[in-house]
Amino acid sequence: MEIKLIQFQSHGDERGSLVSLEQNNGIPFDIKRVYYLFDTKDKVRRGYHAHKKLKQLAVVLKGSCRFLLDDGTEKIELLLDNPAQGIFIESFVWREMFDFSEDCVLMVLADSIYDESDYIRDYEEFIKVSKNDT
Ligand code: T46
Repeated sequence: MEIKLIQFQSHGDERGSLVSLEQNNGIPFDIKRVYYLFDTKDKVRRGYHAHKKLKQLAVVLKGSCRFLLDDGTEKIELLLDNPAQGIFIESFVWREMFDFSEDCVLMVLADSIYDESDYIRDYEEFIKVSKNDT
């Protein structure tokens, strides 16, 4: 599985750093929704689903967390701890997020509004669907 890490341009000076995310400028989709996770409790693992259509870009604005990404064939774990970097998550990728630092703020840009029917929350079903897809 190819992991697409997107490096954002960081405008830094003696005052600090600034990253700007603009539609059609380094983001591989039209942004329809932004949400963020924060105050995640110790030892919590969340996600446990894939999306049928949704494409997303996840950015840790503060702190760190780990992602497990699984396309049904391969599983990859990675640490997100850089607010100038985003991870692009395609549809039909199972994700779990864990090891959240106490201060972690995880922002996600999505190409569609929230739609529960787009979720595959059962791992066996995900494996079945991803096998049929290849
Ligand atoms: C994903 C990972 C990275 C809404 O009402 N609107 C929203 O836009 C979202 C994302 C969630 N919700 C509600 C649905 C649940 O009642 O917020 C609650 C928590 O959502 P969920 O359990 O799906 O959260 P995670 O952390 O398991 O997954 C979320 C996203 O849902 C998902 O698309 O890829 O973050």
